[in-house]
Amino acid sequence: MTKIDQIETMILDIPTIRGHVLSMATMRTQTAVLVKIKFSDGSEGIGEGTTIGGLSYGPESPEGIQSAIDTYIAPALLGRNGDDVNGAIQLIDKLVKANRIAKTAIEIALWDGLGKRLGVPVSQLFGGAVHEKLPVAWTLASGNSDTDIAEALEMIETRRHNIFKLKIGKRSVREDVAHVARIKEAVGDAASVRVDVNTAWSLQDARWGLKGLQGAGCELVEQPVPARYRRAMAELTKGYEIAVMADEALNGPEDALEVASVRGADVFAVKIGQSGGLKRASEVIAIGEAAGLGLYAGTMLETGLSTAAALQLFSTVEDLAWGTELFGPLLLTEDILAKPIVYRDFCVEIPKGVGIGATLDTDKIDFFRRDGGRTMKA
Ligand code: MUC
Ligand code: MG
Repeated sequence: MTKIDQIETMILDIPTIRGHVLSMATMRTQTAVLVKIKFSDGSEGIGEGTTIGGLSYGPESPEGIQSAIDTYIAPALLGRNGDDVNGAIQLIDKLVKANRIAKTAIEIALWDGLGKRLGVPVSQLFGGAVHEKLPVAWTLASGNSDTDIAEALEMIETRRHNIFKLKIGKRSVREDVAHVARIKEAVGDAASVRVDVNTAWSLQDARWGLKGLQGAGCELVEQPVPARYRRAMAELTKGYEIAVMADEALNGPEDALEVASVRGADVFAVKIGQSGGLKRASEVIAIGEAAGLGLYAGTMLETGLSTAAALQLFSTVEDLAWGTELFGPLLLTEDILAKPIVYRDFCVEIPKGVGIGATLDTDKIDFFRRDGGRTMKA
């Protein structure tokens, strides 16, 4: 039996290439919780759990993620069979409620270790990849319309992105709609323009907002109202042609089932961290597919590590009608992978190799690492 011998956690703080202005926070740094698992046969697995803007996006903070792993998850896993990933997922679900991002970090490291020991990519453990690359969006969120337009035109010119998600919800609805209309006019038919409100609107705001956005040629609006407003999401989904996407409302398969049953979205933004890991994300995907909804691979602006893990899973999905936004590493000043993920021709390429297909650059890890990491041994 290959035992789980050691679990190490650490927090990295990595600067972003520019301020990333969201309705609830402005990011200048991204903070990632890394997990390294050592197994008794000498193999290793790596994982990541990352959120956005401290506690302003969701209920888990980086420090909370690390503490949940160190205090409750790692002690339960040490000494167990490392190949028994499903057993580990089931045990953790019994011992720890919610804390989905912490569970994801551990689970990625377990899948990575298993893939490496078997000599296969993690996509193979989910039945095999059906895509070698996937379309990838970029988020325009500098906080300034002119800067966003210049950024968008450069991305189109260099063939890096032709799908743009605009972060809105901080200004008035009227100002936001004007901002989106200016950007759509500047890029024309060369790009798809979508927005993410990150829950900032009331239902009344959203009715005005969706009407204006639709008129401006915006194709999709992500989580316009708070996550718990399922009926409001259903009204907006039914009332407008513009696609409505659920993000914050989707915390695992149970939420997915509820949102699908009230038709509270046209599209699911599936995030591995928010779902509670690759396995739970695959269940969210299955529910979305069964309900006939569109699928989109979302991000918590993770580093290359978790982005690689997400790509392993999403490469196995038949139809991602709305593509992906798995661009996290591009928002950071430095990539922490020895071999960065490749972005070209408006797509992100699925990393090759065993496990999640990612190797850490140890110098960069040492550089960005916050003091106070912990190592737990069996
Ligand atoms: C979110 O809410 O979707 C994804 C892209 C981005 O810029 O922020 C995120 C979070
Ligand atoms: Mg979102």
